[in-house]
Amino acid sequence: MTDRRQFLQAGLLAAGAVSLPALRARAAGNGGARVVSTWDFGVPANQAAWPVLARGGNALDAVEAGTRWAESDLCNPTVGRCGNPDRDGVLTLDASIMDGDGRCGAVAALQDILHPISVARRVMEKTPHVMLVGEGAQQFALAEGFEKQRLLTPQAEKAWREWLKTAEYKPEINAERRGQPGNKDNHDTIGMLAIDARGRLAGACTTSGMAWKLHGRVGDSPIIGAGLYVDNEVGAATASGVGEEMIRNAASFLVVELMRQGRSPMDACREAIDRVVRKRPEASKNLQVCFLALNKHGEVGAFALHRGFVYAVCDAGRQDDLRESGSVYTTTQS
Ligand code: SD4
Repeated sequence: MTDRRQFLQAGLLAAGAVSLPALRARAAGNGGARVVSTWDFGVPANQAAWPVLARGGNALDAVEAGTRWAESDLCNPTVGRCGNPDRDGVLTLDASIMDGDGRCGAVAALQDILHPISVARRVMEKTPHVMLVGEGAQQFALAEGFEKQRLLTPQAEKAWREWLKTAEYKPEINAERRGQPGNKDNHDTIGMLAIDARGRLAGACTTSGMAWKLHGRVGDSPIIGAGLYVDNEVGAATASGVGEEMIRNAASFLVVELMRQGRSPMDACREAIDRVVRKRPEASKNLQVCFLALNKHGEVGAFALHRGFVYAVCDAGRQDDLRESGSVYTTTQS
């Protein structure tokens, strides 16, 4: 039997008045459009994405614009041109982008290209593939007109030389914040999710990965289903933290599937975190994993293993909203 809402939707659709995604956006009750991002630099990144949404643009363009801002940010040692290198002193970048209709593209271990997120989008739009890696990804980028440039900053090189003194790979939980001394941040990937005024979802994720990783290591961020997943029927999820845990659990896909089963964004993120803990209870005490989710109604939720994960929310009402997620462990590693 058709309920009242379905009846109204059917009537409006039949009259050609409004599309189904637009109805969904209206159901969100806030004009629909919203963009959310991981960590504190998510605030300015969201602000770079917001004009696209405010003028009625699509979610995909918004997340590309917002994450490009983060890739250019000179204060972030875990994304783009300011990223820390691997243990051989080489800066390699990972990124993925996904549209709510299932289209997606990614690059991994890309060198010397400033905007991996835009290369990922070209992979999605101009090739029959989903992911390009290493030299092939760079060749593709150059053929598409992207410029090759040295990205490693003097600060990142200095931090790497300092690290070489101990050469100990020990990702720190919520290590010093961006722009502060020490340059030790190790898990501040930007994951950005958006819903536009027509109810379309999209997501993007871009990072230099774990500092001091083995050369050739690829994290979760460019892997669809691990660091990012988007489905217009349900919602979107992204992740930050030690990517091996996200890959082991197909975590962003898991969060979206949990929302499909009726969980709220926050409950879905919490259940995915619990899964990480159940699989590796001891290891989980010493590493950070964070999830951020946005459902098709525009509701936002997040959860982390350890305290200290913040995420930014931006919509027509407020553009500088920074929130802290709940966590399994309430103390941070010393
Ligand atoms: C990775 N998830 O490469 C990324 C690292 C990161 O916040 O910084 N996440 O594993």
